[in-house]
Amino acid sequence: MTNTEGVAVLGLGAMGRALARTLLAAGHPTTVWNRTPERADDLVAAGAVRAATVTEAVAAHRLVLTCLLTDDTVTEVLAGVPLAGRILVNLTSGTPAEARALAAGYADAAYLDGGIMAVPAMIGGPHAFVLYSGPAEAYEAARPVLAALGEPRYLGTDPGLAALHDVALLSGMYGMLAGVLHALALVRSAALPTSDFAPLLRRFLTGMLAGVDRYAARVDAGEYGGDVGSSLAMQSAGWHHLTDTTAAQGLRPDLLAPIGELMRRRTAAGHGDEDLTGIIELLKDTT
Ligand code: FVH
Repeated sequence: MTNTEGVAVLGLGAMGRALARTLLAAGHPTTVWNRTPERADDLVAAGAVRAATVTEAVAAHRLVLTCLLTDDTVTEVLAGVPLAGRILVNLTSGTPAEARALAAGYADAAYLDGGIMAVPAMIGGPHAFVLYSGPAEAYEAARPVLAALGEPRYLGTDPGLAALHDVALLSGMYGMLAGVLHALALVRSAALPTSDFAPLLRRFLTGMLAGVDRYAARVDAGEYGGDVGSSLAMQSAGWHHLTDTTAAQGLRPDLLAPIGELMRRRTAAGHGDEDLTGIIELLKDTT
C-alpha cells in the first residue's frame, strides 16, 4: 500500500545514510534501500524499514529520494520501477542536461532535481542548504519533509536549475580553494607554519568576498569599466610579482596561471580600464 506520509531513500552511501538518519531523527517514517543491504543495518536499528527491492521501497511512499553515485546509477537503479504518482527527488549530483533528461524520462512522476550544498556531517544542521528545481506543486508537497535535511531553496520549474547552481557554487569553491592552496604552498615553501598564516588568509578573503555582490551587479549590467578602483591594467602590470615569486620559491604556477593569462588578454585587447569582472567576457570564447 502506498503511504502518503514518510519517504523512501534509495542509496545509502555517506550522503544517503546522513539523509536517512536525519529524516528518521525528524520523525519521518523512512524506508531505505541500498545495493549493499548491510549498509542499512544501523538505520533499521534506528527505526527505518528495509526494502528488499527498489520497487518495494518506491511502493511504500509517495516521496522518493535518490542519492546514488551518478545520474547513470539512478537510471540503472530505477529501470523498470513503476513511478506513477510519485514525487521523485534526485539528490545525486549531475549536470543540468542530465537532470532535464531524467525529468523527461520519468514523466509519470513529478521529478525534482536537487543539489546538496553540504557534506554528510552538516545534513540537518544550520549550515546545510539544498537547491531544488522542477514542478512547483511537487516541491511544495515535499518541502515539509525536505526541510529536515537543510534549508530548502527552490529555483524554478526548469529541472536543470538546481544542477546549474550546484555547479556554479562548486566552481566558486574550487576556484577559491585553488588560491588558498597556492597561498599555503608559498608560505610552506619558506618553511613557515601555514597554521600561523591561516587566520590572516581567512581575514583577507572574508574582506574580498564582500565584493561578490558588487561583482554580480557589474556582470548583470555588462558594465565592467568606469570608477573601478583596481583596474585590470594595474593588476596585469603587477601580476609577475605573483608568478616570479612562485617560481623563485620553487613552485608550479598551475593553480594561479589561468586568471593571470585572462587578465593579460583582456588588457591587451584594450580593456585595461575595466576591473576583474571584465575577464568574464573571455569565457564566452570556447574556440
Ligand atoms: N558526500 C558528499 O560530501 C557529497 C556532498 C554533495 C552531494 N554529493 C553527491 O551525493 C551523491 C552520493 O554521494 P555519497 O557521498 O553518498 O557517495 P558514496 O558514499 O560513494 O555512495 C554511493 C552510493 O551509490 C550506490 N551505487 C554506486 N553504484 C551503484 C550501482 N551501480 N548500483 C546501485 N547502487 C550503486 C552505492 O551503493 P553501495 O556501493 O553501498 O552498494 C552507494 O549507496 C553523489 O552524486 C555525490 O556527488 C555528496
